[in-house]
Amino acid sequence: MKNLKSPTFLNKRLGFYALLTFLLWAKSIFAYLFEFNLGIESLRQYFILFLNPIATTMFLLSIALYVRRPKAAYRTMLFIYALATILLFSNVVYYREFTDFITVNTLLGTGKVASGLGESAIRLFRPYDLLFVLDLIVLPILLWKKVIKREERPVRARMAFAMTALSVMVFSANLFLAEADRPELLTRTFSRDYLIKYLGVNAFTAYDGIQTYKTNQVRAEASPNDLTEVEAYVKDHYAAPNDDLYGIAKDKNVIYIHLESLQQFLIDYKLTDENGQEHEVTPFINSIFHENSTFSFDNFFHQVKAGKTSDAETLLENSLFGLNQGSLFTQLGGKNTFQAAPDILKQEAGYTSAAFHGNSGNFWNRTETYKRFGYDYFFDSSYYDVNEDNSFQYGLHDKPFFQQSVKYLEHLQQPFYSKFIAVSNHYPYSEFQNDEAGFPMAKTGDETINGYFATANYLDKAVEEFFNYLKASGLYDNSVIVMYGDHYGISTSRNPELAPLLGKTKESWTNFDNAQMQRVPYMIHVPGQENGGINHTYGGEVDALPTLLHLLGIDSSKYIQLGQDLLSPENDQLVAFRSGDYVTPDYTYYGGSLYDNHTGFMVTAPDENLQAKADGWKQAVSDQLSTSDDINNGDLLRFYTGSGMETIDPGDYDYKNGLQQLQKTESKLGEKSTSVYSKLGTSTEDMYNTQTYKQYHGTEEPAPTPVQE
Ligand code: GP9
Ligand code: MN
Repeated sequence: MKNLKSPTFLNKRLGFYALLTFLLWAKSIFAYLFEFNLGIESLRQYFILFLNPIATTMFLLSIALYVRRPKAAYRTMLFIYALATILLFSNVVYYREFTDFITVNTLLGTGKVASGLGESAIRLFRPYDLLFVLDLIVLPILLWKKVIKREERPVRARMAFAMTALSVMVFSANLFLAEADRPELLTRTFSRDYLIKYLGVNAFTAYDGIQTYKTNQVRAEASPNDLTEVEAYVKDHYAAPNDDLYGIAKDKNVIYIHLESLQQFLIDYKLTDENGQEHEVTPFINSIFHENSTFSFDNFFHQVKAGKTSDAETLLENSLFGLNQGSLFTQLGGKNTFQAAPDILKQEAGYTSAAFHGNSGNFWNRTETYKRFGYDYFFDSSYYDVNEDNSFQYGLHDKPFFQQSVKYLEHLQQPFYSKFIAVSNHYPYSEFQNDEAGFPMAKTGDETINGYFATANYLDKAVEEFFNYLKASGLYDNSVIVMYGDHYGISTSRNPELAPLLGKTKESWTNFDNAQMQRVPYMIHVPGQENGGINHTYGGEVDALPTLLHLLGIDSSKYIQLGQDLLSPENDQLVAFRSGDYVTPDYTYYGGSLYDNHTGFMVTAPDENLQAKADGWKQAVSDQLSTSDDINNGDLLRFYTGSGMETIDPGDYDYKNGLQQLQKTESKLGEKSTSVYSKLGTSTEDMYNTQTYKQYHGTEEPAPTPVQE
């Protein structure tokens, strides 16, 4: 080593600082590009990616520049460097197993996920991993052997501060660019992938740490006493089931179909093309909506906020609201106790449950949340053949999604509770433009609106194909099929542009109209029933669970649910938006003003009677929302014993090898197995008739028509 000499700048403290910053940057970039799958889509995103490790690395290492004594200064810098390296490297290894990043909760061990890693960690290492950690040994040796000499003179405080300040500036620039590319990045926290992609591992961990600290504070202060008020609220608002309908779907499978971004105005809507020809957008869904065997609702509102799809899932499966800020799934889904639909049905009625979705399981933190909801299986994109042709930013397109789900669905023990989350009809609605099978584009000044009808039409076709399969396989007769639109597809700011397509004008469009546009379809299809029809009850997503449970013959009164059965004569018909606004059958309160539903006009001077009513509604809405927040933020269900439910241990759930697990159960049960596969003694896969996206584009022969039973 004696003959080895390092370039002189490395013998300066600042030079060494620059070296370490560079090394960490290089390692991060390597991890970003070759280890993590971050879905980088544009040059701008590459730029942000290359920028983001610099700021936090510079910042952290700059702490050592304030240390004056040479030995201590170098040690501090190396120590910080080692910590950051270990954090990055651990994430790399963890990602290989979980396709996800390490949260503070995981570190603290509460998530129990880390335990799973222990056994399999060894096989997750790759030979080139040495490159990540080798310098942790080499650098101290180089210093010790004086190949790199320590600079005795301390860095001037002003210089140290300049480095810290510079790092803060770089970070601000980074954050600014990130927010510009992905608005509401920090408030909505869609997925950990996004945070890493835009801000890097260090910033993500720090941010996650702060969030975790905040939620832990509230949770720590909560006590079983807080349940008293909650229980009183629930008791007060319980709406007893309609006797004629209670239990009509007992022991049937539940098949939820999540109709991404589908608004009620699309039901029965016909888009007129330039030749004056009309095109029905969702003919199949319309037909189900109008069937006598369907309990359909045309005054049903979404109640989501920033957590969008995930908020809808929270509402529908828990009868609780999402949070006022961000997504409950990402913030609390990985740690709270829930008493969600899959779990209730399992514990009450022996259901098996499965969720299906063609996007990565860590989007909206679903993998962690679903375990706590009691989902036995979760088939995320890793279970599907997803390629460039059949997918987009949010995952696999609906047709291949439903089709490819069948090979898992057919092995589920019946009765089952299942949820299929479609996604093609998602903003920016640009995937099915110029489609040769062609649904026309609308002709407004807004591209987003123009594409919306064609993607909704694609969703409709996908759902129809899935229904055909359900009928062919025989599952249909044994199932209740619930369909719902999760939230608006056209945002409020775009509504005026949409107005002419709805027979209104841009100029006369008001907040009253905006509120009415928050309707989404909700329908419970019960094959064999004749007493369904279109129900005009005013309700929202929070009301779905008690409604469904009562049809399944399950008493909802012992659960902490904040909604009311929509088929109950006792329903209050007060629909809260997450913002605190509300809708009733006669009045709408939106954006600070009260409107008369029958005229659509603002009520500027309500009489005393109406004012008192409006005050009462506002209070009731605020009570419902704050009760929900108390439950969620305080994690109060962990104290609740009234339902007699056993608490879930997320460690019991493993979403790997789902198919093998299902098949194992089948063979264990033998004759007693109730899966469709076992019942028919054969696979139902070829009962599925679909036209793939490619066939749509006319490049392949359509699939042969299958033999139907
Ligand atoms: C992503 C999908 C979309 O997996 O569910 O969620 P959204 O953007 O609608 O909340
Ligand atoms: Mn959605």
